[in-house]
Amino acid sequence: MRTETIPAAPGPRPGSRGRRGRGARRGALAGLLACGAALGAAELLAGLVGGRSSPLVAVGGAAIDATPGWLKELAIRSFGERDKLALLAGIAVVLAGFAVTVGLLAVRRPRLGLAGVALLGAAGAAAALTRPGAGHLDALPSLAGAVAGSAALLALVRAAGAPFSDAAPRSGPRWGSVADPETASPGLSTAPSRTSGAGVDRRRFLLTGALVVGEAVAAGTGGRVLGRRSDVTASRAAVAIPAPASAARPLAEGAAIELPGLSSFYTPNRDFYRVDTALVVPRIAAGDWRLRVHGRVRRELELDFRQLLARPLMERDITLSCVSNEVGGGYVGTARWTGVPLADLLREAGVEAGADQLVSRSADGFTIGTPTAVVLDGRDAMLAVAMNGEPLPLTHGFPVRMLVPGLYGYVSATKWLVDLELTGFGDFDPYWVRRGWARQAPVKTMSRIDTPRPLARVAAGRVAVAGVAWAQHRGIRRVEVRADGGPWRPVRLAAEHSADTWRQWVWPWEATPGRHTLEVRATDGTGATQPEDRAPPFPDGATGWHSVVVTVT
Ligand SMILES: Nc1nc2c(c(=O)[nH]1)N[C@H]1C(S)=C(S)[C@@H](COP(=O)(O)O)O[C@H]1N2
Ligand SMILES: [Mo]
Repeated sequence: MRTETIPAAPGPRPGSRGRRGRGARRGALAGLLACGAALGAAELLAGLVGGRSSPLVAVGGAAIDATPGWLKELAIRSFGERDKLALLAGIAVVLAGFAVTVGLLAVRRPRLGLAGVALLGAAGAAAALTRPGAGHLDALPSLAGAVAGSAALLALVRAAGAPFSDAAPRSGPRWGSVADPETASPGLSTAPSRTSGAGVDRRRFLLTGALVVGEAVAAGTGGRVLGRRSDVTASRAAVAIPAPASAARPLAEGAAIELPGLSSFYTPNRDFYRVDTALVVPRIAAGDWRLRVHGRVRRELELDFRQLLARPLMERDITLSCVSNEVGGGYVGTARWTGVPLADLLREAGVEAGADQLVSRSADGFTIGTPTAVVLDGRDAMLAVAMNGEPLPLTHGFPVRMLVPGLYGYVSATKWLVDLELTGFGDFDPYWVRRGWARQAPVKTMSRIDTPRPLARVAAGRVAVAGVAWAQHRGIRRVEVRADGGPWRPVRLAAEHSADTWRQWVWPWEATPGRHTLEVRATDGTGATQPEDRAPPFPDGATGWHSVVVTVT
C-alpha cells in the first residue's frame, strides 16, 4: 500500500521514488514491529495479572460470540476443528493490515499513528472488559500494549529518519517538521550525503527494530511463562478419582467389533471430537473449583471438588454427539465416564415447581439449558470428572463437565462447569438458543459408514462394509445397508451394550467391478427408522442417510 500525500514537486526528481519507497517500507515495518511490541507487552501484563486473557484472545472471543450462526456453521464446516486457528489467522491478517497502515501514517504524521495505536488498544480493552466474568483488571493488558506500541512506534519512526518525523535524524539533514507536514518541503531535493547518511540511518533503524523485536519476544515469552504459574496440568495429574459406587456394566461379549477402518467402540480421549467456543481452554485447578446450585431451589448448594468426589460416583459408557454433526461426520464419540449423579444433587437442592430449565454455566461464561424433567427422569445424567479412566482432559472440561445421555452436547454437556441454576425456559435463553438453535434437542437417530471410505478403490469380492449407528437413550434396534438403490439388507450388529451407546455394525458385501453407491439407515429402539430426507444441522440436528461411492476393480 502506498500513501501518496507528498506534494508533487516540480520537475523530475531522480532518486525520489527510491526514497519514498524506502520511507513506505520502513513505515510499514515500523507499524508491524510496534504491533509486535504491543502484543508482547499485553501478553506480559496478561500473565502478571493472573493468566487473564490477552487482547488478541479477548478480541477473538468477542468475534466468536458476535459471529452470526450461519457463518459459524460455515467456519466449522470448512475448517472443522481448526476453526479457531482459522479465526486467529484471520485476526492476525486484519491486525497486520492495520499495523502497516498505522506505520505508514506514522512516518508522515506521528500523531495519527499514535491515534491508530490508541484505537487498537481501546478495541482490545473493550473486548476484554465485555468478556463474561471480566473485571477492571482485564483492561490492563490492552493499556500496556498501547503504551508499549506507542513508544516503539515513535522510536522506530524517529530511527527511520522519516521525512516528516518531528525528530531530526542525528546525521543527515532535517527533512521536515511534524508541525506542518503538508507545507513543509519534502526536502527530496536536499540531496543528503546519501551514502554515509543513508547508511547510518539504516543502521539506526535496524538497531531500533532489533530492540523492539527483543522487547516483544521477551515480554511475550515472559507473559506466557507467568500465565502458566497456576499449573492446571499438575492439578489434573494430582487428581485421584475414587472407585465408583456404581460401576459400568462390563462390555458384553460381541459388543465391540475390531475391524480396520471401523471406529473403535471406545473413542480414545486424544481422538474424541472437540467442539466449543473457547478460544483458549479455561484452566481451572481442581482446588479452585466451586459449584453453585441455585435459582428456583429450596436450598442453595455450594460444593468444592473434594466434596464432589466424596459423593457416590457412577461410571457409565455414554455416546456424545454434536448437533453440528453433518450426515457422515465425525462429531460423535463414546467414552467411559465417571461422575456424580446429577439428579441426586438437584433433589438435595430441592427443585421448585415450574423450574423446567436447568441452566449450566462454564467458567468462561458459556451457557446451556437442559430440560429439568429429562435430568430427573432416571437416565444417567451426571457431573463427570473422568473420561476413559483419567481425569477429564483440559479440552474436555477439566475438572467437571455435565453429561445427559440422549441430548446433543449443546443442550447437555457443559464443560468447565461452575454454576447450575434452576429456572424456566421462558426466563432465560442460553448461548446457542440465542443464536436460533432449538431449545430442546434430543439426539436424532443416525448411522454412518466408516469403511470403505468415500471414493475408495477396493478389490472385487467380499468387502467388509462397516460403521456405527447411534440413537442415545432410545438405542439402536436395526441397521440396514443397500447397494445402488437395491433392496435393504440387514447388517450384523454388535451386541447392544446400552441404549446410551452407539452400536457398531458390519455387512459382508459381494462387490462386483464398477462404481457403486452404498447407503445405510438405522432404526431406533422405539421402532422409528431414520428418515431419508436430508436436513442440515441447523436448528436441531441433521437428518438423512449416509452414502458413500466406491470404485470396485
Ligand atoms: N463450556 C462449554 N461447554 C460446551 C461447549 C462450549 O462451547 N463451551 N460446547 C458444547 C457442545 S456444542 C458439544 S457438542 C460438547 C462437545 O464436547 P467435547 O468437546 O468434549 O466433545 O460440549 C458442549 N459443552
Ligand atoms: Mo455441539
